[in-house]
Amino acid sequence: MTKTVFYVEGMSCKSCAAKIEQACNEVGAIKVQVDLVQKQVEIEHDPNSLEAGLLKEQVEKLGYKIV
Ligand SMILES: [Cu+2]
Repeated sequence: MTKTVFYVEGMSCKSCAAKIEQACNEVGAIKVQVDLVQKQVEIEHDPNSLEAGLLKEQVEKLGYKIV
């Protein structure tokens, strides 16, 4: 299991957090934790079946920028 942490620009409310969480879950994330204060998303995933790059794509597809 791997933990990937992203700093997400433009994520500001609970609805952003829910959208991001859902998008990550859709591709098979095991656990998604969103910290709106730190603008940080922590994702637990199996790197063999789900690469960090795909998670990044999922979040960027929603219109957020990962820094
Ligand atoms: Cu929002």
